[in-house]
Amino acid sequence: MIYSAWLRQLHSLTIVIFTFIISAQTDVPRPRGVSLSKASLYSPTKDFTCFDGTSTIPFSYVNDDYCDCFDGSDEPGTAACLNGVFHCTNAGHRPQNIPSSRVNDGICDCCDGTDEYSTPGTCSNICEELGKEARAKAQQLADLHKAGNHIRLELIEKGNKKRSEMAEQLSQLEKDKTEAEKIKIEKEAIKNELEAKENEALKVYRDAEEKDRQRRAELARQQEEKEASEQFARFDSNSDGILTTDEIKVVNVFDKNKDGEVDQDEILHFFGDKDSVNKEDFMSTTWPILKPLLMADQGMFRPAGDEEKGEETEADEEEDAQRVEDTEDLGGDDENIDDAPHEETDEHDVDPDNARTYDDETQKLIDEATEARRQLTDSERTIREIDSNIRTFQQNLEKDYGLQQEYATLDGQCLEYEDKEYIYKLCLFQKVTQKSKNGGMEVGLGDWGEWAGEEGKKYSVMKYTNGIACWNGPNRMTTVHINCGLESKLTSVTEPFRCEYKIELTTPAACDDSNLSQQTSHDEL
Ligand code: MAN
Repeated sequence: MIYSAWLRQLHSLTIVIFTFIISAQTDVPRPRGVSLSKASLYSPTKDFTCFDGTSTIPFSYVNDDYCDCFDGSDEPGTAACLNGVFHCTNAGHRPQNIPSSRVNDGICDCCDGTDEYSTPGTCSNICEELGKEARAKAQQLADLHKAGNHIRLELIEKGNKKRSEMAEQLSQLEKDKTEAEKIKIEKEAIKNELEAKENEALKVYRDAEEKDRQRRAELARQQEEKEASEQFARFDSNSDGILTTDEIKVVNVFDKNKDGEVDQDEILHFFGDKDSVNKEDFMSTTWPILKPLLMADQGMFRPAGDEEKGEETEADEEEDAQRVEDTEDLGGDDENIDDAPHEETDEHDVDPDNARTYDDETQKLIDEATEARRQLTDSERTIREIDSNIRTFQQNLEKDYGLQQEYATLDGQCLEYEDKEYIYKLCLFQKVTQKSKNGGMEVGLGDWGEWAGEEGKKYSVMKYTNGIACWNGPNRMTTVHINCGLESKLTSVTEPFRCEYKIELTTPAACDDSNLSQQTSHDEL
């Protein structure tokens, strides 16, 4: 213990002497590895308090190659603490902080070589050289920003103009919409008025049509009744008004299964649970089942698509059926069905809404109402178009085009980039797409989302989200990293993670000389 304490004191003494040799080179004396800004925290006349406040130690323990502070702050110039920080001044270039574990490890980390002080001569001071290079580069960058800034100022001017024009156009569209809505109301009133007149005129036709329909229905009913009644009379051989099982047993048509006799099942089929039917029962129960059989027997069922029958109506068919029945089934009882009143094939038979002709006055009213309907539809379409334009303008006005609208004129501009496999297209503030050079569909890599640069640099990264879903994965998305350049162009497109794309874009909108001077002035001496 005693020996180690003595050793430590001796060690400290050497280090302190060494420290002051080093600090003599700068204006402010400070222990090795300490930056100018932290120099005041290391006062040789006071005890040293670790930065984390956990302990206070004699100043001689600073840089004594023994780690006393948890945060490593007592050993900025040695590798004793794992978490220590060594500061190299790098006069002539940029100062640097390195992990103190790299001190005296045989590798030159600082361009002034101060991190390898235990073996003088290992590292030469190349700061002047590096500094010169860095300054030349910085100058180039500054020149670029300066040149680009002129274009940026123009973009700002144009952007502001575009925005105010959009605002004007939007308010004009809103006025247009009010006007278009007024017109629509007028057109609607005119349409209602003319449609009322049209309806009134058409009512005459509709009423006539309805009457006609009823007349035809009544005729068909009478025809049916006549037919049924004739058949009843034909089967009721003793004409007593009752059709008995004996009477139908001799009529072939009741032999449904064509086995040569009318059996009990067949009687049950035609009579229900009765032994006989009167004319009324026959009409309601027997006739509806019997009629199709009669017709089938006589080949009266018309196969689908039979051309010959053409446009005959159901009533016509029934009349035809009756005619054949009358002439064939009843064997020469030549009742001339053609004498029966036939339907006139006038305009009322035709589909009412189609090829019908109207009297001139009605036709005129229809034409006027049709024109009014067309005008109303037109006015409604105009409103829809205005609405859609309003939405577009509103969406654009809501877009963040940068603090000074420097990005506004870039909205909608499309830039392309080709690599070996794909052609990428970025339409700024709209979308990103990818198209394989071997053909195939464009794949959406994201739609305009938001600015996503880190704090203080919000406008350096754009995010396009919600692209086409990745196979078994999330939707594709793209980040656009923006740097100053004299023209807007894409300088690289990569896919660092599957379906996550990274585009590098240069544009004068990102050139800002005031920004640049702020960035460079952060370097600490
Ligand atoms: C396509 C392209 C690629 C993407 C794969 C994912 O081939 O969009 O960029 O990585 O799909 O399946």
